[in-house]
Amino acid sequence: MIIKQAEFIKSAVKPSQFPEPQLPEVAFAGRSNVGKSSLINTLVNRKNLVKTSSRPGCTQLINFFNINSSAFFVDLPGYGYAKVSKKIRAQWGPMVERYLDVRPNLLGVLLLIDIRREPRQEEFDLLGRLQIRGIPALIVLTKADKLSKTKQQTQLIQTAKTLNCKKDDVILFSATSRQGREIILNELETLFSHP
Ligand SMILES: Nc1nc2c(ncn2[C@@H]2O[C@H](COP(=O)(O)OP(=O)(O)OP(=O)(O)O)[C@@H](O)[C@H]2O)c(=O)[nH]1
Ligand SMILES: [Mg+2]
Repeated sequence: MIIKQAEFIKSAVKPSQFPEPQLPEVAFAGRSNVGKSSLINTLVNRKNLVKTSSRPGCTQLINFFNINSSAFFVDLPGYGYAKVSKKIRAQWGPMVERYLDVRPNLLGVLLLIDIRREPRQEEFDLLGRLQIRGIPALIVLTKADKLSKTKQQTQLIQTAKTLNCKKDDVILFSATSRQGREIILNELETLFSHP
């Protein structure tokens, strides 16, 4: 997939605010601070299409982007960050879960996991949710630049084993070195052309 155009459409918290589902869509999910917004910026070759921050809890709404006028990318708020207020935290889970459960044009989800940690309950829950709807997930191990090439491979094999998925469904990625960018774009191309 070659991205020529990327444009922010809107932020939403509930289905009535989502844009009309007239284009195929992929969503970027994962723990807060894992690098979801940075991944989108890297894919679209823009430094600041999406706001990123070293402070977790940066993305608090569901953000929709129009890609090439032929697809939507959706940046989801991250889960698992303890320091935001209880009220905000209580809204996050249901907001993302509802999106994943009802969005009719959702073709696939990129589930991001920091390469330095193991999948936990939140990741299993999210994958279970997608499985119910038959929506494929691609696992992206982010911040790969933090580990040596050897350790990256070890972590890839371990993650595939823990999540009970194929090695090919786990991708090593770094927004810093751009490692994995082309592989992810190819996967998206396949997803969009064989829905
Ligand atoms: N070293 C390194 N740092 C990264 C990478 N990707 C993101 N970061 C840093 O990690 C922090 C969080 O990145 P974001 O892209 O804002 O993370 P997010 O998942 O969107 O976070 P929330 O919006 O809070 O859910 C920022 O300081 C980024 O610069 C990467 O591949 N390598
Ligand atoms: Mg973000």
